[in-house]
Parts: sequence; C-alpha cells; structure tokens
Amino acid sequence: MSDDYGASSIQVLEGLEAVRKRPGMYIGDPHDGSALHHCIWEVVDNSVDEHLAGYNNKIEVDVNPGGTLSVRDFGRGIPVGMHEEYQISAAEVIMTKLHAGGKFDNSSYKVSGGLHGVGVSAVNAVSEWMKVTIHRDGKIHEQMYEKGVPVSPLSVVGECDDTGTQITFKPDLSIFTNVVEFEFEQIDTRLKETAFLNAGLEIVITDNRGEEPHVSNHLYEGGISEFVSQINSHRQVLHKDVILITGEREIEVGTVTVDLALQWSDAFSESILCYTNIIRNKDGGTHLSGLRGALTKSVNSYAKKKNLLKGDSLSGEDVREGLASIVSVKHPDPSFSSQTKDKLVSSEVSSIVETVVYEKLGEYFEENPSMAKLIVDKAVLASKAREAARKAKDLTRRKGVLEGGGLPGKLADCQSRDPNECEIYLVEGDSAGGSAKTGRDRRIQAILPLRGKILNVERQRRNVAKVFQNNEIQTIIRAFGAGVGNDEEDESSFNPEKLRYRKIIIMTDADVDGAHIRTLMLTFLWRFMKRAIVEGYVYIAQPPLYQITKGRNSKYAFTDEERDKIIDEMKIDNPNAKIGIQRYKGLGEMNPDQLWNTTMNPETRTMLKVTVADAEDSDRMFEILMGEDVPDRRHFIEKHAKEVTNLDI
Ligand code: 0RA
Repeated sequence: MSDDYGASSIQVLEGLEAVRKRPGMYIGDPHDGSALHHCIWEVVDNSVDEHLAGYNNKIEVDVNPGGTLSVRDFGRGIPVGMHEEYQISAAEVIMTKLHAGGKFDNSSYKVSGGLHGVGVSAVNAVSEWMKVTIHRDGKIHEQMYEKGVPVSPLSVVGECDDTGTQITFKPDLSIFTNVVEFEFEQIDTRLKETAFLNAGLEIVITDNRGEEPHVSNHLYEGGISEFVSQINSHRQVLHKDVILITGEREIEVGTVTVDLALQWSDAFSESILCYTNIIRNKDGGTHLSGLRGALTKSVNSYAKKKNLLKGDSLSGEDVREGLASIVSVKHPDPSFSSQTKDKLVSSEVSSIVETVVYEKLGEYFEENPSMAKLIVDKAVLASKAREAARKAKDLTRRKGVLEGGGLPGKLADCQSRDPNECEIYLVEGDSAGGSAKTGRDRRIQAILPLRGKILNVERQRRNVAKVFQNNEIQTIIRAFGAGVGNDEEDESSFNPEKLRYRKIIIMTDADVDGAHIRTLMLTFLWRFMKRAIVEGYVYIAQPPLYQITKGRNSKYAFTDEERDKIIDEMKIDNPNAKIGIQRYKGLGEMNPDQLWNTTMNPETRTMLKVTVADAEDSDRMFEILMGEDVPDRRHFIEKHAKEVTNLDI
C-alpha cells in the first residue's frame, strides 16, 4: 500500500440519488429485516480495511438511544485534502459519491467487503443524518449530511494528537420497515466473527440503550486458530494444537492468500466455515472444494505410505468426520454465484487452495507422525461405521421400508392423494392419537401415533443399524414414503419431493416430557431427513395450556400471560365471578372437538415452523443436547433454557 495515497487517487463512479430510489439494489431488501444491519457492516468494513492495510488495531461500535449508531476507528483518517476533479474535500467525495473508494490496483485494493460493497456513501444516502469526524494531521475535521446531502462543508472543529475516523448515523426509518431497531446480539455475533478473522484487531461494542452500558469486547491474537478452538470447545479434541496453514499465489490481477486452521475432534459432524475477503460464504465454493480435495488426498497418501490402511481408500466424508476448520481466502477480484456472496465461484481458487493445503499438510503429517496416526485411525473408524450403516440400510430396504412395502398399520391416513394439501401429525401416545383421529379433517389430515420416546439417534452414531431396526422409526419412514438418509449420492436417501404430506406436524404434550419427545423427533429428522427441516416442511403444533370457563363461555390460553388477560376480561362486568381454570396436562385430556378447535383446525390454529438459521449451529446444538456428555448438556441447557423450551432451533 503506497503511503502517498492522497486526495487525488480517489475514483468516482456514480451519483447517489439512485440509492434512495432503489435501496434494494444497494443495501439489500429494506423490508427483509437484514438491510438495517447491513448499514453497520458496510461502515465497519471501511475500518476493517484500515486494519488490513496495517494502520488500525481497534474499532469501537456504539449503539445509542434514539436509533443512532457510531463506528470509530484508529486508522489514518479519511483524506481531507481537495479532490482535483470535484473541487470538494476527498472526505466529502467518499461520503457522498457512490463507489468512491481506494483505487483498485495491484498494490492496494479493498479487501473486506460488505454485502454489496457500495461503501459508506450508500449508507449515508439512506440515513436521516450522518456525521463524520476525522482525526488527521493534528486536527479534528467534521461534516454533517442529511439523506446523503452535505449540510455544511468539511471544517476543522478542534485539535488532536491521534488519527482515525468516526462515523455516526441514524438510518431513515421511512426506508427500513420490518426490523427497525439495532439488535445487539446480531451485531455482537457478526463482529465477533470479524474479530476472529482479523487477528489482533480489537472490536468493542457498547450498547448504551439500557440503564447501564453493556460492553462486549473481542480481541483474538490467535485469529482463526482461536476460532477453531472455540468451535471445538465442548468437544474432545484428537490433537491439542490447531493446525495452521498459510500460503499465497500470484494471479493476473494480484495476490491470492489462503489462511486455514483445522483441528479434528471426536465429533461426527464436519464444521468447515469459508470466507472470502472476510465475508462468510455459507454455501462454500471453490475454496471449499479445493480444501476437500486436498484433505482426502493428503490423508490417503500418508496412510498408504505408512501402511496404516488395510482396505480401500478413505472417502472424503470419512476423512472430514469430526473436522472443524476455517478457510479464509483473500482475493483481489473474487466472483460469487449471487449478490449475497453465499458461494465463491472464482475457478482458480480451487487449485490454489488444493496445492497449498496438500503440500503443507503433507509436511505437517511427516513432522507429527503420532498425531497423523490418530487422524488416520479416526477416519478408518468412520469408514467402518459408514459401511455398517450402509449394510443396515440395505437390509431395511429389502424389508420394503424404503419403497413399496405398504403403509404402517398404525397410520390413520387421509383421503386426499395430493401431497400439497396433505398433513401428517406425529402424535405422542395412543390416547392423544385416538382424540386426534376422531377430531381431524380426515380428507387432508393423517395421524401417526407414536408410542413413548423414540430412539435418541444422536447416541447411535457408531451403531446406525439400531436406528434402521427401530420400529417407530421404520413406521415414520414408511408413512412419509420419501426415503431416508442425507447422502446425496444414494437414490434411496430422503427426498422431500416424494413426501406424501407437505406438512409434517409434531404434536406433543405441553410439558417437559412432551418437549423431550419433540426434541427426539427433531433429532431424528435432522440427522436422517435433513432436507425436511432445511426446506421448511416441519411444524410444531401449539396445544393450549389452559381452558378458562365462565358460565357457558370458555376460552383457551396458550401462555400464562394470555390466561391472566382472559381472566381479567371475564371479570370486567362482574369482579366476583369465580371463574374455572383447567390446566391441560396432556393432549389426552382434550376431547376430539377441543383438540380440533384449539390445535388442528387449519383455519384457526397457530403452528411454529421449524427453521434453521445456521446449519452449523444446529449440528452442534443436537450434538450437545442429545449427545453423551452430561456436563456439557447441563451447561448448554442452563445457558439456553429459554430457547430450548421454545425449541427454536
Ligand atoms: C481513502 C483513503 C485512505 C483512507 C480511507 C479512505 C479511509 C476510509 C475510512 C472510512 C472509515 N474509516 C476510514 N479510514 C480510512 C488512505 C489515507 C492515507 O493515505 O492517509
């Protein structure tokens, strides 16, 4: 990065008016809830770039009462000199002209990038007001804007002996609907990730909206190694040290750098998080495929060379079982499959990552043979378990559970054969199943009563045969008619397009046992029919907790607050009415009519749709919640007690 990067090297591409007219094109859909927070990422990214350029080691983010937010960094400060072409200060150009930023050349490029990479000017355009304060050349400079338009020239307001930039803004709430308040948790989670990816950069977030300020501080000298340690914090790791690999390659437009941290544990899932220029690519892409290729090749060639392998080569899945890894690529001109940058498609990255990882991991294994053996042994075990699971599934298939085979006797099917209108209720217990069968709309609602607790599949990861042999589980697979398993290569894997019902509704009692049974069912669906959850076919029925009766009039309450509200209302005209309150302990206590009216009638019921914000998080949640480790589970439940009872996975 050249140090004489002054006012004249700022490029100007477009005007700003467009942003307010079509905010969706620049900052994301202002109605989907994420746009408001994109404004923050966009502003913070500029400060992260100052860190990447080597000039900034701290960012302070303040969330303030009144809907304003400020981002302060200790970088060089935005240049304040006159811009030759525009005859206004460079700072004003950066703050008010779209795409104005550092020159894109080989020695300096914007590395960190917001969702759309349009810069702080786009945020300025959608802000009721914005203020920039620049510490530079011993002076404090300031300028104010309203809806992106300067209301005064940049002027000196004081003196200082440090450098840096502070940007304060108030988003224009006539543009943002849906989510209109900054959410501390969301900001904290995202900026924690930013801190992990920028070793040595301190990010302090302060929420000033409560009675006391709430401060969250992130500084990770260990960077992505520390990130991996954190992902594995509740797992038994196979080797103490996180493996760190870095490398770089020249391409036509500049330098591509690869930073990678990896560590295996006794877990069964793989957690690989991919980033390009500090942006998460949740669907992976060419860096991920390069990494996967290199891992399979390195582990197999080491295993063969040292005679650790008896049978066939290890598959990629075997090698990656229990792996936690961060791959962070910096690229001067990356391509993505979509605006949201979920998947990196720059093809050269695949072979760059593959060669860097293959070379360095091979060296690492040679230098750490005992650790390498542990990794190979774990993959061999994974491979044996996978083979056993395949055989068990094959046996199940031959018994007709996966195709043909007829419907299970316990299923009360619906009349319609159009999956789009059909629903299946998975009901806890035979007595509730009986009420549901009588109360349902038999044209479109099928009932499958399940006896007692279904198998905890999380504890059978090394003995999958037991899952396929389980009666209740075979019954579910048969009733759905859509196969089982998540292996994309296997034709008999779960395919939601074959589902006989487009709504799978879990209906359990509103008590602790019911919550446990619901979690067991969700665990099975997540591990064996993942697409059902990911693609939104799974729902949770909401039976009422109370029936409140006054004379002939009765109402249902789904929460304690609702109960109290109903009682108050009933007492309005007669405070002495001694009102009847029935607490439903189970679905079985409701007669078929009540069950239909409160819980099953599609016109009036409320149901929760099961969604996944993040597949990695859900993987880990089931691992902890349903796995073997008791202290971990207790800790997790204590920490997430509220979420667990609401089961918002
Ligand atoms: C253009 C050029 C230089 C720095 C910046 C922009 C800059 C922008 C922002 C936005 C927030 N914080 C920022 N810090 C810096 C380089 C200036 C130089 O060469 O001294």
